[in-house]
Amino acid sequence: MVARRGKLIVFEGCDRSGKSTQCAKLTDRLRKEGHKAELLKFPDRTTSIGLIINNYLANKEDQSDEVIHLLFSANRWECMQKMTNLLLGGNNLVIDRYAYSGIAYSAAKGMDLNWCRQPDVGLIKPDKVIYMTLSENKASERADFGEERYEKKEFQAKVEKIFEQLHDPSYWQVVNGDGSIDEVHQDIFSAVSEVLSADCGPLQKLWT
Ligand code: 2DT
Ligand code: MG
Repeated sequence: MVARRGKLIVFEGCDRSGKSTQCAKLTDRLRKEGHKAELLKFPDRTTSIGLIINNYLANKEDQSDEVIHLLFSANRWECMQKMTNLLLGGNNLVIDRYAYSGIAYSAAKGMDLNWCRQPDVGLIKPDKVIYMTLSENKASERADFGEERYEKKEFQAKVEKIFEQLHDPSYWQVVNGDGSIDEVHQDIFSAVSEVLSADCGPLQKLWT
């Protein structure tokens, strides 16, 4: 019998919403429960494209808005073969940010949303997007933003507006990140458990 393919679970949301903590916790939990699970993150700063992105985010290097947008997308495309192999080999993938961040952060600068979407058309479509939100109150209780580009309150508010425009209820699940790490994890785990037991059919392409 051919092994069932793994599921693609993407986490999205603004900075400090708790994505990275929850991605790690979910991956651990899935493994403990006997599932094969791998954690990936975009941007992947370890490739040569990722290095340019890292320098841009660290304000060490400038790029035009169009160029950096295309590099973020290329950084996903360079990972598609690996992701396909892992998924078809029965591994569930937990991904910290994906094409939706690509659009939200670029469009928040004033770039055309439809232009921003095009380079990511045809990437593997997630089986579930966990979109993490955080109330103003909770956000201000969390540690301050770091030094990276985009880590500013006013900019994040624009990013959030674009995420709301991208929200597709057919496969997005909004998770409120205000609770404790364990409470939020429990909400995410129940949403993901449903996806893991569902038959999602063959891999699909995003926005085609
Ligand atoms: P982290 O803080 O998660 O490392 O992200 N970004 C991310 C984009 O502008 N476009 C993209 O395609 C992706 C994946 C979001 C670093 C920053 O990079 C932004 C925050
Ligand atoms: Mg960050």
